[in-house]
Formats: sequence, structure tokens, C-alpha cells
Amino acid sequence: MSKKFYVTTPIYYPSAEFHIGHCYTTIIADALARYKRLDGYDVFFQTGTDEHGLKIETKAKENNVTPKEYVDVIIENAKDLWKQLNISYDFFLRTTDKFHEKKVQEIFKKLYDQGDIYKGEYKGLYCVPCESFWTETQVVDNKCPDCGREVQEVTEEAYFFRLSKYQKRIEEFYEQNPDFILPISRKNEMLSNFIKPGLEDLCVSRTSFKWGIPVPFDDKHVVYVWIDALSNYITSLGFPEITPEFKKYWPADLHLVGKEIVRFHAIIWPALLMALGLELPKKVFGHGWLIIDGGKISKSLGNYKDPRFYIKAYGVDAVRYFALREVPFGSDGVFSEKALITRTNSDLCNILGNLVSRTIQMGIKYFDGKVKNTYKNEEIDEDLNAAVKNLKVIIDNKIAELKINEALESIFEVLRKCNKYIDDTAPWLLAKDENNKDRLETIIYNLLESIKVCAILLQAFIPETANKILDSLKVENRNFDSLYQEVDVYDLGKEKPANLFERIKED
Ligand code: ME8
Repeated sequence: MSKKFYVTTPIYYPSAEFHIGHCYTTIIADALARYKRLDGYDVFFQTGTDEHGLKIETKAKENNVTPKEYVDVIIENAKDLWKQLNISYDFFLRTTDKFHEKKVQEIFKKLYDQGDIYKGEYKGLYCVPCESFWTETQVVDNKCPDCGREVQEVTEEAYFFRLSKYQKRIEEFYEQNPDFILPISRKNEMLSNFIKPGLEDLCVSRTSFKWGIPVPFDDKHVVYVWIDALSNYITSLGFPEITPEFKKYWPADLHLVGKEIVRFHAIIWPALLMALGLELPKKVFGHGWLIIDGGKISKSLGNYKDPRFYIKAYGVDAVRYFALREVPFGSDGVFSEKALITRTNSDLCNILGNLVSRTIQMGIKYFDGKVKNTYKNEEIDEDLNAAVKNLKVIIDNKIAELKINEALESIFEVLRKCNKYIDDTAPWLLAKDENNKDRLETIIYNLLESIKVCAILLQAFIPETANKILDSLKVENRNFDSLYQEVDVYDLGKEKPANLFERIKED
């Protein structure tokens, strides 16, 4: 297999239970991974947890447990959440995994030995909840620009990474790779807020807390989060050892991140990779935030419900579909239960569910569940059949541009066309006259073919529902290379399958 696709989510802090914001990035990564797998790519989809640092150390102390005990419970819940959301990750990396800790030490030592890391003194403004250092110009009234809480001034001996040395190369890289950071607005932010004012060397070790990977040649220090965290994308593949997996999957095709950590992925990470002599990832996409009640959903603000509540109440695909469809990928968007219900009713229930149910019922009623192509196409069919034929190329292009909501919109456009086609061809009238039987069968067949194509594509986005549909249609070949292989005879059985979605009452 020659085509590969390596996609990552951030590795999340298990400082509290995961919320719908974490689900958001992970569902999108999952949809892309599934899409590429169905399209014949050899996919590596990685997620995980970023477990070291002061915040987790503090939280564990508050709870009278060790940091490891504290995170273990949250990670178990996170893995259960990913299972409930049908997240098909290939690898879940924990930064407390022994292999990772060892490899981070090797990376740190290599950078030190070659002079890219040096010892100095750190004076800075630190936000404990966000685990971020800020410069004087970034803080607003002594408050963290991300979360708005007070920052503290700290001075301590620390190791530094020579980020400033890579300024020019990073600028050149941006110029030569205009699509490296998307959306473009985020690239412009990087340039004007961080790169143009001049990159400062980066503090990469701490002595003020213990919960971290020890610096291998100076155990007073622990590796400060970003070298530990960012390296996850390569330690999982074996680096510093150049393994067959590393050769196969690196560079990553796509790092999906929230907009607040683009700076780490689009500046620090490239500089680290340059220092390690490695290729840079092909793309960093900084998406927007899901907003609740006007603010960012956030662990440290605690303003959210357990995502399992929504899965239980509305079904996994209602949640997945909402995450993928509601907000143009890149922008901020509001998450609310009401919007989730409206979206589920309007698209999944009214458009998709109704279409599948009506079509299968007609197949059973008029043809005893067996429907073949009788080739009695008329002009009215051409529009639908052409839209179906063009769909894959349209979706490929949308996926390549990460316009995921538009990809779904295009599939639902075709499903809507199918519903209109039923209204326009009025099969129930044709059924009244035996002479129309072949024409009627062609209509039902065209609908089944259209539904099949949409369902095969939808496997990437709402896999449970899509597979239920394909089961009802008894479609066996579900990869994209069978997308346009026509089924000879649809065998729908004799019984109408259960509704895919029940209409949710808005109150
Ligand atoms: O930043 N809307 O971990 P983290 C959308 N450990 N996405 C959201 C979101 C929201 N309201 N809230 C969180 C870290 N996210 C580091 C990453 S990577 C080497 C280290 C998602 O637990 C989004 O992807 O704070 C965001 O970037 C990430 O969770 C932050 O997760």
C-alpha cells in the first residue's frame, strides 16, 4: 500500500474529565482517519494524554492520591468515552508510558549535546491553570490572556531551547509551504504576534515541581511540558530509533489542534524537528472553539456536562454529526443541547431517516423486498444520478481542504434530492397501474443506489448509522472502491427495519 495518512489530535491533559471540546477534535480526527481508510490509505491515527506538570501534581495532592493514580482514573474514563464515540484510534499514547519517557530523555540529551539546549535562568510570568508562560507584552493587567486569571512571577535555574536560532528557517518554511498552517488567519497570527516580534529561546525544564520526566543529566530538573508533549508524535513511531513505522508514517500529514495551541505546533514543534534533523509535518490545522453560554468550554472553568449524557440521550451519531456538521471547521461555534436536537431532527431524522425508511418500505411493498435495475430511466432521473456520480470527487475535495461541514452538506444535498425525487416521481401513483411496474422498479433502484453511495461515504462520519443502512440493504462491499459498483439486485428482506432516528421533542 503506497498511500499513507498520519493524523493526530492533541494529547489532552487528564487534569479533569474530558468534555465536548475534546470530543470535537477527536471526532474530526476520527472521521478523517476513517475516510482515508475507506479510500485505501494506510492510516495511523494517534491520540493520547499529556500527563505531567504542575497542574496535575497539584490536583492529585488535593485529592490525596499520587499523580499517576489521579490520571489513571480519568484516562480510563476517557478511553471509555472514545469507545462510546466510536473513535477508531490506532494508538493511544500516555506521556507516562515508559518508552515515551525514555525517548524524551534521549531527545533532550541529543539537543543538549548538540548545543540546541543550554542552561540559564528563567524569569517569567506563569499561569498555573494553563501551564503557560507569558511575556510582559502578552499579559493583560497581570492576567493570563487565555483564561483571565492572575499570573505569577517566577525565577529559577532552567534549561532553554534555542528557538531564536530557528527564526529565519521557520519564516522561510512558511513562505515555501503556504498551506502549512490553516486556516490562513492563524498563520497570519503566528507571523504577526510571535515570529515578527522575534522568537525568544524557550524554557524547557523546571525545578519547581517534580511530576515530570527527569532531565537525564541533571535530575534536579524535569522536562517542562512542551518537549515532553510534542515529542509524542514521533516517540510513538520509535524515534530516536528510525524504525519501519517511523519511515512509513513520518512526517505526519495532519496535526489537528485547537487554535490556542497552534503556536506550539506551528513554531516550537517545527523548530524542534529542524534541530532533530527531521521533516516537518505537512499541515497544522488550528480549529475554533466550541462555546457554551458565551465562553469557551473549559476544564478549569468546569462549565459543561459529561459528553456521555448526550450520547445516552440522543445517540452517538447525533453527537458525532453535530460536531462534524454544525460549525464551519476553523471557526468558533456554539454548542447547545437545543442546537444538537434541532440538527438531529432536521438532518438525521427528517432527511436521512425518512428517506431510508420510505425507500425500503416501498421496496418491500411493491417488489416483495427484491429490487433490480430495469433500466427504465427518464430525464427526471438524470439529475439525481449525476449528483450521485459526482459526489465522491466533491467530498474528496472538501476533505482535502478540511471543509468537513461542507462535505456533509454535500452528502445531505444528495439525500434531499432523493426525497424530492420521490415526491416528483410519486411512486404510489405509478404503483396503481401494472404497466408501470418496470418504471417503478427503476425509481426504487435509483433510490437504493443513491442511498448506498451516501451510506458508504457516511461510514466515515456516522459509522453506526451508515452501517445499519448498509446492513438493511445487504451491501457487502463497503470500501470506496466499491462505491460505484452497481448492486445487481437489492434484497431488502420482508420486514421494515426500525427507524434510524426518532424525532426528539424539543422541550
Ligand atoms: O492543550 N472547543 O491539552 P488540553 C474545541 N496537553 N476544542 C477544544 C475545546 C473547546 N472548547 N476545549 C478543548 C493541551 N479542546 C495539551 C496539548 S499536544 C502536544 C498537547 C480541544 O487538555 C482542542 O483540540 O488543554 C484543544 O487544542 C485541546 O482540546 C486542548 O486540550
